[in-house]
Amino acid sequence: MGSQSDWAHLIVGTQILRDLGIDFAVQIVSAHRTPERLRDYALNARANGLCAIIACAGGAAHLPGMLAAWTTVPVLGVPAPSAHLNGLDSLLSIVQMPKGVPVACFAIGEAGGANAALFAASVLAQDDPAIAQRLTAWREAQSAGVAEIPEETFTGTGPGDAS
Ligand code: RP5
Repeated sequence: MGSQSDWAHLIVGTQILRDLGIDFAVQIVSAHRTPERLRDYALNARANGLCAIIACAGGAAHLPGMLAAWTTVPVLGVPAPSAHLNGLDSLLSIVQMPKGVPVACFAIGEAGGANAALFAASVLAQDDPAIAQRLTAWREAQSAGVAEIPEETFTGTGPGDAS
């Protein structure tokens, strides 16, 4: 993540990785505040055994793009909700990578952090049957957690009338 303030958007995703038994490391690597750290991190990513990098950043969110410039390890970008534009700036910064250096882009905030983790898991599952099995079980548990609400509960006649 670009800053400690991004951590809130990644907590749920890291819990999912833990639940799926996937090793991960969390670090603050800022494109503009610690550019040398970013360069070292990305250049050594593959040698350090990273299969994917989930990069959360906000505002002029250049962290995912700068990482992808230095490594071919897949970068999964998570736009952080920003102070002034609610994360629209972060979203556009990450999703609009020019041709040639791709960055995957997920939803703004916690949902994006969770989905980036699940997406990384599904990529790893391609070569790891144990992860595939745990991911399927995770999905099944999610389905089981969706309440089946009787149809007669929904009695409203239109928008704004929930009576
Ligand atoms: C970016 O600026 C970070 O990714 C963060 O989302 C945003 C604000 O950072 P702080 O000022 O909260 O450290 O670098």
